[in-house]
Amino acid sequence: MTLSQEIRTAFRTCPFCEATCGLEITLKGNEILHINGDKEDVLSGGYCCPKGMALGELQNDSDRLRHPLIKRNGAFEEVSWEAAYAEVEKGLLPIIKRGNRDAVALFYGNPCAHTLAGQLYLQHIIRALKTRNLYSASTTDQMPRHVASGLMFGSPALISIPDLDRTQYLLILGANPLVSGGSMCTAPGFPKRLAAIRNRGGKIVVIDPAKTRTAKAADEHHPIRPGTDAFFLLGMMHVLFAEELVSLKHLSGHVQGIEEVRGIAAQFSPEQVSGACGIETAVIRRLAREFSAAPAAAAYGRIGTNTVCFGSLNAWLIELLNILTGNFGKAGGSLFPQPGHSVPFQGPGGKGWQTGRRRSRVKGYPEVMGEFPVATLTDEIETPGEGQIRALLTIAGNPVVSSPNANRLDKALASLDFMVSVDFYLNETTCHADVILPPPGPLNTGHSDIMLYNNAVRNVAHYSPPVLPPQPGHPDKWEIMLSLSLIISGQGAATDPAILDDFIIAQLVSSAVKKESSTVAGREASELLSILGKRKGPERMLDWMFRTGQYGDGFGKNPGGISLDRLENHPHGLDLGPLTPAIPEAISTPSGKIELAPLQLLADVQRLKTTLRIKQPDLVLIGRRNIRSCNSWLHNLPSLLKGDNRCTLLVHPQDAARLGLAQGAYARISTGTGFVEVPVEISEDMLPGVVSLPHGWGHNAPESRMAVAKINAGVNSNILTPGDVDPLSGNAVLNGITVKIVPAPGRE
Ligand SMILES: Nc1nc2c(c(=O)[nH]1)N[C@H]1C(S)=C(S)[C@@H](COP(=O)(O)OP(=O)(O)OC[C@H]3O[C@@H](n4cnc5c(=O)[nH]c(N)nc54)[C@H](O)[C@@H]3O)O[C@H]1N2
Ligand SMILES: Nc1nc2c(c(=O)[nH]1)N[C@H]1C(S)=C(S)[C@@H](COP(=O)(O)OP(=O)(O)OC[C@H]3O[C@@H](n4cnc5c(=O)[nH]c(N)nc54)[C@H](O)[C@@H]3O)O[C@H]1N2
Ligand code: SF4
Ligand SMILES: [Mo]
Repeated sequence: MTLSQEIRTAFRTCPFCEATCGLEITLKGNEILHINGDKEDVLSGGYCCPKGMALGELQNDSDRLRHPLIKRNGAFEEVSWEAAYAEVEKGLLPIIKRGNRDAVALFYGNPCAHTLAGQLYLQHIIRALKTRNLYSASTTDQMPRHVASGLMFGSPALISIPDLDRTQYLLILGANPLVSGGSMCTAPGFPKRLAAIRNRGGKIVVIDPAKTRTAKAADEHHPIRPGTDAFFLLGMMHVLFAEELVSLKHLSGHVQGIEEVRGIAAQFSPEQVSGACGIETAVIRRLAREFSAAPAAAAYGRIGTNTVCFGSLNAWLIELLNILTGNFGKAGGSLFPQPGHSVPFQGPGGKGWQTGRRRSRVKGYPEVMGEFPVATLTDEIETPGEGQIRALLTIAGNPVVSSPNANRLDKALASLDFMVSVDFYLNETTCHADVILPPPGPLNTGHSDIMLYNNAVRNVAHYSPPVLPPQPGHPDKWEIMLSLSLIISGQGAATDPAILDDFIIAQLVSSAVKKESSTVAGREASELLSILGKRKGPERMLDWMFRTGQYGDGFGKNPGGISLDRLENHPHGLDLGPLTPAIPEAISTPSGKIELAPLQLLADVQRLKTTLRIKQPDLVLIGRRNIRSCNSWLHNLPSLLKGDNRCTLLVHPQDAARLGLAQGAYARISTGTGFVEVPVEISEDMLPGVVSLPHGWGHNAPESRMAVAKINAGVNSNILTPGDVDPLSGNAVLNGITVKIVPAPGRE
């Protein structure tokens, strides 16, 4: 038997969702035989879902692009990397040189948070572009949480995480972790962790318009009218103040603004909010009492509370619930992780944080974390004038499917002068590109989910080396990113990205040795660089981050500390223990205190108030996820597409009867922006008046090359979403959309 035919096992973190499960991949040489959960993984302990098991299908998918494509006379041709980069240079530079940097926009998508290149090298493209037109999937996702954190804690990056493994009371709002794997709460094996809460005598309560898998596994489920969580949460807060259940405990002395919050809560009694949110007053009262009485409680909200018209208010109120009951910064409550690559919190106080340093040209939306809402990308492409977008770079994103008012965006992309996509599929978005640059296969590169470990329920460190050798001549993801930055900054497509990479790390090291707070203060930069020198790219960057982080070996200062060598010897990861309280050290507001009542949020409560008495729409649309999907892009893998059509409209029997909709028959759903027709699935799980359609479908672009996905294309739910935003965060409203539904004319 030759070496290349030997059976071998590789351990690898799954790159698909935020759960970061450890996978055990069995190979014969370089042929993938099967994939299971890695039982010894420190965080996932063997848990794995059908998507993780299908990673080999993505690696081997013949539709996955292996070579760059250039569009010539309307048709795509495979070309060399040199030719593709030259084409990018030829297309982008004249637009940049015309003098307006804003004419080139960037959209980056969700997988950027799941790849090393996205986490570590994307920033160099952003810096080179110097455009105001920066967009990402964050404004269809979690931006409200960043806003709440920025305003309350002084940093948008400080995300508090429910301490699942120690809590005794978990209040889940608008999340379905048993299907999604958990989001902004990296906790692989969510089903087991939730079951453990109940087994130790704790309680789980779910607030969701749909009776989801998570709702069914909970002690209680309370269906809520979409978009009204802020009312429900204010009702709970009202009870906390009215019944003197507010108890800051260890947080007293570290907060300010409690009187303002009391004043706001006083205006929203359970009686006042119950009609709007659809949850009975007695339930609101009881839940407030239970939450405050629990030995350790955590309130956790996700997509269903973020992608609605009051997303930022919801995020703020959920943090407030944790804080006012003394559950914030406490074991079993809600905590800030400090994973393996982190540096210690710098102590209370800081510069604070703001939004709106500039405004979008057409609609005047404030910038948030340097970005404008993706919901206004189309406006900025369509509207003539100085600063109009004429070229677009997309990286790991499929905005034509993921972003609101999809038909209009689709048309707008077709009108651009030039478009480049870094993506390994020719799909609904990338079919508009003039050049497509495919990253290597998922198993051809190294992996570490440092960004997601910032949201993990335990502090961990993990690194997975490439499982398969690189495809000859194919640049790595970080090299593609650096080549693009070199092109954009005018240094030429032919410049070796390795030179820029050396420069970047040299700069990091030389500034760290001069910084007093660094573990390498006063060291020789050249010595550290030579120690790091056996690696390049993201691996060298990771080694640097781990070694200078709070658990790092400090380049010999702390023997036994973390380095990439050490992580390579621990293929199942390193467990660094449970989350620890970090109040006040983590708080970086100028006052050094948690700001309970930021002015922008108080002002937005007035906007909320104006909606208290308006008549609820007759029918609203929400979204859902499925265990075999990952947003829009895993539908080309046969094992994930098989089975019944999942792109259906869930409708409560009462609604089906009054609308004349039959099981399996097609319904036409329409809004002001378009309509789609899908089969109906009648379900008691829906709240009457609320229907549900998953996003991520509609794989019928004629030019796309996803043969399996096209078999069961489904419809794009974002054809229906108008592109309204939560004004504070710019996050798109994707749930609670007013719709009209009729039996689809002429369709069986
Ligand atoms: N109606 C509605 N819309 C939604 C949502 C919803 O709940 N309802 N959810 C929103 C959320 S939470 C999100 S995060 C967004 C996601 O929005 P997007 O990120 O725009 O969409 P994805 O479907 O994740 O598409 C990812 C793209 O990246 C490519 N890709 C995958 N891996 C890599 C890689 O390693 N490198 C590169 N270069 N490309 C790669 C895939 O081929 C695909 O084209 O969708 C949002 N849209
Ligand atoms: N299998 C799978 N896993 C995924 C993904 C996927 O597409 N498929 N996508 C990944 C991504 S990018 C993300 S961001 C995460 C998201 O992870 P989750 O936040 O867990 O996402 P969902 O499963 O969409 O759950 C959102 C829930 O909110 C409910 N909801 C809708 N409107 C409201 C409302 O107004 N109030 C309340 N209280 N609830 C409401 C919906 O019924 C739904 O059950 O999942 C990730 N994991
Ligand atoms: S739960 Fe998420 S991380 Fe785990 S195997 Fe499934 S897709 Fe991968
Ligand atoms: Mo997301």
